Amino acid sequence: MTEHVQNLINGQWVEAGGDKLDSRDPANGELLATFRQATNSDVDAAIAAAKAAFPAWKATPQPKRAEIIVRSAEILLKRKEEIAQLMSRENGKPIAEARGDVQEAIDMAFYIAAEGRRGWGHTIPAEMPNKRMYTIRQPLGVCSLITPWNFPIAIPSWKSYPALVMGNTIVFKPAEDTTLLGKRWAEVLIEAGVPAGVFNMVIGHGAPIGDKLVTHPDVRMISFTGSTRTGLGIATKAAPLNKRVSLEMGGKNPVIVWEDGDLELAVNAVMWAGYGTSGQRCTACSRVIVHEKVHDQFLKMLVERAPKLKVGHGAEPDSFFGAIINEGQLKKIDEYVQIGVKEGAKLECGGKILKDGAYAKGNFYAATVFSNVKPGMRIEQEEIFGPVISVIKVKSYDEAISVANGVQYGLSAGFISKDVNLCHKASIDLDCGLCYINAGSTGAEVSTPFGGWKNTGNGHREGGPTVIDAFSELKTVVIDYSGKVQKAQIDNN
Ligand code: UN1
Repeated sequence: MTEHVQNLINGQWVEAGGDKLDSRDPANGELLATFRQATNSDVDAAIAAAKAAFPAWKATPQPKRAEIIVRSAEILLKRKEEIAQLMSRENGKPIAEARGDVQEAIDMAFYIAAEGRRGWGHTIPAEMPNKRMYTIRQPLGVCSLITPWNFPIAIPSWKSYPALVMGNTIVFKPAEDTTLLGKRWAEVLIEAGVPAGVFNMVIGHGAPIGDKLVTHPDVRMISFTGSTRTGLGIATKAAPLNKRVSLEMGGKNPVIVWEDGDLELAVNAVMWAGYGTSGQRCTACSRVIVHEKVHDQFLKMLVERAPKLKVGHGAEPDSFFGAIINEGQLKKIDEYVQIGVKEGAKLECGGKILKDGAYAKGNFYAATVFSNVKPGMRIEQEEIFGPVISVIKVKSYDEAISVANGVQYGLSAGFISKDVNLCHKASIDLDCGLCYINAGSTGAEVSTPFGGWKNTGNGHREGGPTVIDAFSELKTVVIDYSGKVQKAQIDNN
């Protein structure tokens, strides 16, 4: 059944004012939802609602705000299967992964709700007598949350929950490809008791409304997950206005397979990290850097197994990976594969759009492996966001680290070895926000800080205690109960 989606403004579902759009199952083209593009005046209305709702929400005690988050987790637990089934259709990811996506939001809810009763600050010893100092965290105001299609429930939860628990109000824009899941996210929060105006949603493409979401004078903070190009564009526009921007952008994540590494583990870890979610994760492994002593054996195992992975509709339980989100992304993946061939990399398997039989109406790409990939090639440097793995042969540890670090990104990295000393050394030497030892590059948990170095991020972290910092202002409170003017640095020296 096709559903219609509207903006959510001040607790009301209202028709967006722009062009007609729709959302389809990328595996078979089935129409799932219709909606209209939000316009700048829709965004103005959403920001106005968020601004008006801010004082009362800020004044709501933090543990009370957290209770609403707990209720939303209970609703998500009840609706987990239904939302996951929809995700396997609107996003295309396999049902087990879709359940994981919803689970990540449930985990985030419980994690952040607990922060509602902590939110600890520091107490700081004063230089002067009869004086106390401590820190508190307070909300920023209206936050624009701009989210991608690859984790349509998890990533909105990473941003919405900390924003809410800290007392901010929200204008949320889900990705246009997963608009119906955006509606589900909004429904869950509203049913949980988030007051009208505290959480608003505007739908459609980013281009027509992005500037408004970023530069509106009443927006204090923008949290964005998506491409490095778009993210840096947001940062450029926000900088002269001095708005806080939290960016989670591209990756070109390496897994290093060392000469003493467990190859069975390595191949499975690389396939999961590289082909899971069809490679459409910022954390996806797209480069495997292999010691020359085990290179040929590792490559043989990977090339034997990759073509056997089942590519299919997300709802089929045995699909290892599903459809590519849209035709544009599918073409981009194929273009990169052609670039790789021209650059002289050896296409070992895959490298094609799947069109036959069950694939005819969808956007499917075969599990692809390139060998003979050299550092500096475009397929080795640029984010492809598809099921394409490049294998790079190295001779030494220093070479492995320099290849791993030789890209503009720094999100996640894996190091597979039985040498405990080398594992520790690698954990220091790799330039990345998340370093996995004896694992692939994906699978962060909500209580760990999530984010990347270099052009992957801008210093903020999602998840972990650090996400609270991103969504709040710090205040130092100084109480002088001496009854006189005490001159710091002067009276006591
Ligand atoms: C993303 O790719 O945008 O660590 C997020 C992971 C997941 C989240 C990925 N928990 O792979």
